[in-house]
Amino acid sequence: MSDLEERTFIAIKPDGVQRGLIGEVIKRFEQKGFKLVGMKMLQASQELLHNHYADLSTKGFFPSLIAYMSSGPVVAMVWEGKGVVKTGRVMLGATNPADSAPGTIRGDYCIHVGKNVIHGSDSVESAEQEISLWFQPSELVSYKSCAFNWLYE
Ligand code: IDP
Ligand code: MG
Repeated sequence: MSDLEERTFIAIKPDGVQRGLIGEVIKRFEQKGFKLVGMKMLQASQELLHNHYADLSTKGFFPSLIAYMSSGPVVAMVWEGKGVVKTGRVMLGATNPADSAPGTIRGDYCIHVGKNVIHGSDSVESAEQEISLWFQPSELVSYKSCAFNWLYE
């Protein structure tokens, strides 16, 4: 996989969906120059969320995190492009919105760590793992077979 094909898993959490931020999040990633290669709206199962947040299962806030993520539909997406994992995290802002810079998604749209609007993979390895957890390979598109050349390729 070339560095242009790096992928990250981004999810708009239930509060982001309820507050009408789906378009805003997509707009930011799209206009930055990243490619959307997969997207679906779903009510995440308990099993999926326990797998997704397995590394946080010993934390005191884990039950409330699972309840929060189960409180409504989420929009799961895979975005592709050079440096998309790291840049995606920068675009999200710090985990706690109190520390998220203005101009970031969390910095602009939330105030509480327990309702922080959006998820983004924190490393290339966790991105691969999360993408395979949330998506079947057949649900992701490749632009390689397109008749046009992507802007950055
Ligand atoms: P991240 O989402 O920025 O990667 P993580 O540490 O992986 O942050 O935590 C996952 C999610 O768990 C956070 O986005 C947030 O929704 C929730 N969370 C993290 N820390 C706390 C906390 O101290 N209280 C409540 N919820 C938290
Ligand atoms: Mg995390």
